[in-house]
Amino acid sequence: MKRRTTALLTLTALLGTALTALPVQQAGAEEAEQVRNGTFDTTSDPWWTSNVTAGLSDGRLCADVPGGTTNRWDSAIGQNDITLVKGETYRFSFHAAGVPEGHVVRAIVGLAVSPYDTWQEASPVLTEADGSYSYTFTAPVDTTQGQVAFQVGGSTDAWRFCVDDVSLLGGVPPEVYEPDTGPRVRVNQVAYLPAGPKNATLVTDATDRLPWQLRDAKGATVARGLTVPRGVDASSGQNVHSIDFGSYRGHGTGYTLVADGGTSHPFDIDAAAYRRLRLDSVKYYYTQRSGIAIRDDLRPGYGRAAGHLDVAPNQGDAHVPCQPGVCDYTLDVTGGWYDAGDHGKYVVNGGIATWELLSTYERSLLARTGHPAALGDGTLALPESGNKVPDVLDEARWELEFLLRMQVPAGQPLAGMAHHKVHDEQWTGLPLLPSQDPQKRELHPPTTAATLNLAATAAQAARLYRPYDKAFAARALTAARTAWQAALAHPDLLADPNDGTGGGAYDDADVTDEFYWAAAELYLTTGERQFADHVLASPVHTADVFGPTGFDWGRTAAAGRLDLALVPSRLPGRDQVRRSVVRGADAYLATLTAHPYGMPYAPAGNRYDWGSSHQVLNNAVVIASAYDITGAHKYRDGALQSMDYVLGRNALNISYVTGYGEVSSHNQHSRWYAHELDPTLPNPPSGTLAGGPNSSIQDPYAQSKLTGCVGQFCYIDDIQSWSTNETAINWNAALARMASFAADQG
Ligand code: 9MR
Repeated sequence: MKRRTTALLTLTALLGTALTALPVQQAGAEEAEQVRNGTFDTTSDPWWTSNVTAGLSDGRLCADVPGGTTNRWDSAIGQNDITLVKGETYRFSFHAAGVPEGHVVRAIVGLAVSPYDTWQEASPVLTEADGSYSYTFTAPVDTTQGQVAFQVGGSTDAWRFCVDDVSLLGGVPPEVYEPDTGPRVRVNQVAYLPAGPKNATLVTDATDRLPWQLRDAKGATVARGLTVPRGVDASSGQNVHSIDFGSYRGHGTGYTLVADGGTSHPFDIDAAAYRRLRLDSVKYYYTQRSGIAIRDDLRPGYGRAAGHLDVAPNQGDAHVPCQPGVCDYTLDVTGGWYDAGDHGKYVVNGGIATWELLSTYERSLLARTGHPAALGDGTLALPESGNKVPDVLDEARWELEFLLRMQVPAGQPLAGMAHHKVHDEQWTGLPLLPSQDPQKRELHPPTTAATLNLAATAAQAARLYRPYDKAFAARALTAARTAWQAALAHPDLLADPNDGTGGGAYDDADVTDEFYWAAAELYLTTGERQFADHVLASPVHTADVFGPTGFDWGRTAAAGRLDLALVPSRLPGRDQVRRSVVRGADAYLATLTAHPYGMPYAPAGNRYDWGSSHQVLNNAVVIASAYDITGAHKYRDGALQSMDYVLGRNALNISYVTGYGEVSSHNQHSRWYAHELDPTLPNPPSGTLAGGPNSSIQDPYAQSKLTGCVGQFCYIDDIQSWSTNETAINWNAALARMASFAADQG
């Protein structure tokens, strides 16, 4: 399992003074204070300081903080050797002030030694008058190496920080986290299409049918009917009814749905929001770019310096060495997109993300309802807009060029393979702009999976860029062929599942699906027999590849199957391939029909996977593809209905897309959209998909709030929750593809 930690300065930890006589707390004991001398009456012992000038002042501890530091932990005050008991609940409280006002303190309780996990953190903005702060959390571990710290670095100007009455009280009653789920009538908070399906879910104790009314913006009832009781929904534990108001064919904005004394959030019946979402979901990628300054005129509020060029404090991506012992060359791996909220760049995930963006474009060329101009030149406000190349291709090329740079050069051992990933040597903390990352960057070993991701996407690129740039198309195809041969020669170089320090492991024990996908793309581009033979001989070709949890970076068979079904070719048995997609869609439709929240996702054991919101969308992509294949309206309607869940028709009553819907995710885990931690930074841009419910809640913050959660409830919109609330390039690609499909149906 990946570890995402929040690093403090090692120095900070070392500064802690060793102490005797710890107030050791027993599980289940009375309330017990864990902080020593939190009142600073006569001394500042045993508190340590780092890069501040501190002393007692009016019975408080005050610190003059120098300006010109980068990270919060560059200046700090703290106390080590704090004992915490797993499962015990603590109240962390203090008084604090800052002069001049408006500075932020990062107040944490965490591990004083590597990997510096934080179990509670908050970043209040201080005023000149003393403010009182209090937070309750449950310790996820037993430790005697805890730390309470106030990190005050990261300001350009000098300021003064004062703190008093610091307390960490153990044995307090746990605070039960109750998400605010708003009105009990759950709708797509963004928009239904005038000629599309319109469904909602009512949370109620009632077991009999109830009346509902659809109201327009003026409050006039424009449609009415009766709910359908659906019993207890396994994915949420709620007793629910469903509402079908699809017979209403008007359009406009500001509609609400009323039932059982509740009024839904407002929504549109109009396609305009999907046309916006199609653009925003793809515009997301420009702000994820590495190696280029983001222009504020193109993305107001999001301008930032280029990340990971060789400009201090970055160590840069232009001459990146391998991890020790892996290779003795360096590569220029500048460019590409940052994977997610971290600064890592991973070929496996870059591959599927690029494929899905390119497929969004390819569908627009091939599908009956496709509109290639919608993501054409000048649509996405990119630096390349106006170059007569469709903007979506310009954006995808930023990543493709990076993927090509990850290929081992000729003459080196494993030539033609692709390095699995490049990222920091250690995990970094939040917030941290890409241009401020001081860590050493390293190439990780080449893998078969990465090599096949490169082969698949470069082959796909070769056919799509040919009309615009023949030389690039040829270069991509050559790289794809070289990668394919290298993968055949090294079919089982697997990523190490434990290689998760400083970046995600993205390990994958089975690459038969990646071979199938790459062969499919190479065949569709070249029509060559060798690739058709591989496709037809692969056990993946006839397997059911449309399982309940959908396709993903590690399960890529569906990418190959969908393209074999949708992109014209002379593949023998292509009709059966197309039928297999329709069968997959039938299974997802059956799931959707049985689901009171109308989603094509019902994982085994109700265990929501990491990134579940994109898996819902990818299952919808299969249904949408069945519509493109058959023209049957039930598939179009099923695909559209799947959007309702993502946009608010769910147990939490939240839209998982930033800026879309009355209540939407906006605190996604990201080192540079870290508004929740630093008010001067932005939230993620409109059109950013959150990972969504994840039953395994791997991060300590989610564990402290959500332990015991049921399915849809395993989500929290907090920047600390990297396992439920990150943003990622592969997830947004699924959103782009479905938003584009929905816009095309308007
Ligand atoms: O999306 C990935 C998910 O499927 C994995 O289960 C998880 C653990 O390996 O990693 C997720 O990917 C993260 C990656 O490892 C690092 N960058 C952020 C990604 C999104 O959370």
